Amino acid sequence: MGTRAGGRRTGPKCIAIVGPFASGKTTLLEAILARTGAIPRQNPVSSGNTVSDHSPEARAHAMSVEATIATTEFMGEQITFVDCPGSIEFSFEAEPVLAACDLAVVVAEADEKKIPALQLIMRKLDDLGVPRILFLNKVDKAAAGVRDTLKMLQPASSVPLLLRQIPLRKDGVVIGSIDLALERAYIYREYAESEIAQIPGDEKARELEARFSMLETLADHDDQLMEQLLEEIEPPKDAIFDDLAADLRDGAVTPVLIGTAEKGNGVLRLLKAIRHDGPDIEATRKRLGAPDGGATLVQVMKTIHTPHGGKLSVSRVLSGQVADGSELWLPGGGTAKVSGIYRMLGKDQSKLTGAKAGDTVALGKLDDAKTGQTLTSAKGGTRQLFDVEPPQPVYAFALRPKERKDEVKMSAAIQRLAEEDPSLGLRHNQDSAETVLSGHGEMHLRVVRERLEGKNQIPVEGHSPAIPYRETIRKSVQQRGRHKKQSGGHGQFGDVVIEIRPLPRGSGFQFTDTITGGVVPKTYIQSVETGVRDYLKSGPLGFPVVDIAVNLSDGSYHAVDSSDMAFQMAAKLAMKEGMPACSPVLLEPVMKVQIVTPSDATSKIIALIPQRRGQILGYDARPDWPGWDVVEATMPQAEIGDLIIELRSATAGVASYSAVFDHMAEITGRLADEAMNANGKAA
Ligand SMILES: Nc1nc2c(ncn2[C@@H]2O[C@H](COP(=O)(O)OP(=O)(O)OP(=O)(O)O)[C@@H](O)[C@H]2O)c(=O)[nH]1
Ligand SMILES: [Mg+2]
Repeated sequence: MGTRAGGRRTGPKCIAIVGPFASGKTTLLEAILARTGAIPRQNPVSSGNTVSDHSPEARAHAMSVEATIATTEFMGEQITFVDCPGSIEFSFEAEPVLAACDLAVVVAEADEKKIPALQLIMRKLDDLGVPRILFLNKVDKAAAGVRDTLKMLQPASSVPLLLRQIPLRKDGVVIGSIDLALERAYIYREYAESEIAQIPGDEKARELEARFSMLETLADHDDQLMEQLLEEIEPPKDAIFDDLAADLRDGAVTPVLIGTAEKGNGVLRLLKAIRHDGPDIEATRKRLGAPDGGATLVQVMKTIHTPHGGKLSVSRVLSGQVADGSELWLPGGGTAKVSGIYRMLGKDQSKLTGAKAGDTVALGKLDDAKTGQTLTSAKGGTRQLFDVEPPQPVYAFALRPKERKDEVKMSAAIQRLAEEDPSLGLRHNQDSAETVLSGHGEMHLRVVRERLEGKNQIPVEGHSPAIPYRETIRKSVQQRGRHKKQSGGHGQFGDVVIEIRPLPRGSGFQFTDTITGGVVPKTYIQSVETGVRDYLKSGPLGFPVVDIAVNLSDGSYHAVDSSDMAFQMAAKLAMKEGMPACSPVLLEPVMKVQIVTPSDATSKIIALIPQRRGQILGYDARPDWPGWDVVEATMPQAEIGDLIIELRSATAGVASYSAVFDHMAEITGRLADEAMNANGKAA
């Protein structure tokens, strides 16, 4: 490979800010907006007054709970930043954003505990092919040297982390940085542009060493540079800049810049790197495989329901342009009309007359458009450029409004919330008549609930969703059931003898008859089956009955008084009387669980499985995931409800699980009593 042209890409850019929880993403956005003049001053996150974390939910939990979009200008060019939440519970917010952005700024810090979280993000960027810059934040408080920190973080990244700056220290305190490409020192000034300085003499050796290792990494993709290094010829600065830009855009390296977002330090260099080296919409279009042909293409990144302005679809214009009033085709056919185009700055919007390729804007009132969709001006719609597939939910709770009158209001509000958050699952459980919300952790659903109660003013009650217990029997019994009524006029008569017998687990229900000589006529045999099935909806323990066989062996009928109803009644009576003698027993669903965890927590995870009545099936290295394991176990569904809370707390928030139904298992004693009480049924 030779030297590649790394010429600057002009035009509006869209940059996702991602990274492990509490690494300083919101602080960095605030610093960027202050530095570029979009906001008058940088507010600390503790003020609860930042552009990103202004919602009551974010403030209450001191964390970002949704993606925030803010457009600003830097040196005459438009850049939109999207500050994504760091918690894994809200990580799905970032996916449609990452799909449509040009570059990700990964905010990281020197914290060993957050390496798995960083690795998750880097993997996501690999999967989506998004180029990235790593911003090593909080250098003000880092005790370790930057190069040691990078060595520690490198396993989280599949591509080399390329140190572009080193800190400048005085008496152990970071006072500035040295840029290894520019070979210049910068002395930090709080909330202001750094002062350019000469590299101090006693730092020169350190600078040269770090610079050499930067050049070595660049030379891996540049033969000419390799030769120059071997022959000890000083490479031209422009060639280095070109390599830095080209390697960033190709995803061959991840340049690392350093700073202290809290004081606005290192922000200007980051902005310059984005401006000079960042890819633009052209590259993003290519990455997404967007069709050429002149049509307008729009990728929806986020959906917001504003209290007054209605629905906003925050979108990247991939090609063409959008004017107020434009008709756009939805993926499945059908159109939506743009009513209002806005530039976003957190919760504030300013009206625009149009948007062009590269812009990130909110489009008003696209009623049927959804987050992640690709809209187009081309008649009939276009194929979806990006698939939005939220991961399997790991936590659920059932919900109802405190006051019945709020039922309709609650379901409308939940629909809106689900539209804003595609990772929120919603289903109605027929069995238990519950509305069940599912999502990615306890905090995720807590925030949904707070939004219902706060923004929508609907007081709600939540509880764990009902477990689908079943019951079965252990013994066989023969039982007669006779339904006879003589109440003037037409009487009622049905008489059956049935044998009730247990079946192996998983067999369900079987009905047979061994009637001979027509003692029960054919049509009434059918009625007996109906009666039995009806009874099985709720057995002696109060749950649906499974794994049971019923044979109709004998009975009698009356030519005038017998009827379908009478035989159903007789069958139910026989069941009701016979079942308690069959030694009924409760069954609980047992799931097969697959837990993924960083390897250093594997033993902790394995230890908690028996505490939850689980059985370990095995554990192994997670294929293709260095540093992670997979633990397989079976575990009762009743024990999985809050499993995720324990998994997350054992792994600094990154372990997860998936579960599929495996089998039903008997439970007795205290556990059975608890199950019956929890379901409000008497034993
Ligand atoms: N020492 C130091 N602390 C910082 C710096 N930047 C941010 N912080 C602190 O780190 C904490 C988290 O900052 P945020 O900006 O909310 O982090 P975040 O990455 O947006 O967090 P989430 O969005 O919740 O994942 C806050 O207490 C900040 O004050 C920094 O440069 N130096
Ligand atoms: Mg944040």
